[in-house]
Amino acid sequence: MISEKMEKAFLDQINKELYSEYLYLSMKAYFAKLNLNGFVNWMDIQVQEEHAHGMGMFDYVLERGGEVVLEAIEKPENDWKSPLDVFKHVLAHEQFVTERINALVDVAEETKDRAAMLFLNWYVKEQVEEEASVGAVLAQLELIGDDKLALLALDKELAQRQFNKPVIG
Ligand code: OFO
Repeated sequence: MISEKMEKAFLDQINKELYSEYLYLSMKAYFAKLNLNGFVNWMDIQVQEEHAHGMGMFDYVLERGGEVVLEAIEKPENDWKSPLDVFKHVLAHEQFVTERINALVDVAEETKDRAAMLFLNWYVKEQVEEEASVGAVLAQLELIGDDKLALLALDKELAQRQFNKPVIG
């Protein structure tokens, strides 16, 4: 059985993961407006990944005999100055999520919840990947600057990204 403290920490994080899904959906809409369909694809995969991250915790709380009570999801931003501006936001957001996951691990340690610690290892590793993949796109956008042709080439590259359903835990 999961402790109340651990359950609350997971529920807060489910909300953050679903907010991430919502934020990336909003970014997907921004790129659709710019007709950058490769970036739309990249965001679409991000949306699906965040949904899977949230649902992984949702299912885990239930599996541990906890109760899932959902809170409201905050309204995401919907306007950015440029693709570079979007990806700066994505990186800052993922760094924030990494801190949150680490805080969740702290609760698991405090409450001596070894099962939760093992489960959360997947998320700790996933955040390393998340920050690296976002950082790679951000670095390319910084190099590209105002070069529209280079931006279109990156758009083509991002169109190749494919969704692999995460196997969590
Ligand atoms: Fe769920 O990793 Fe991004 O936010």
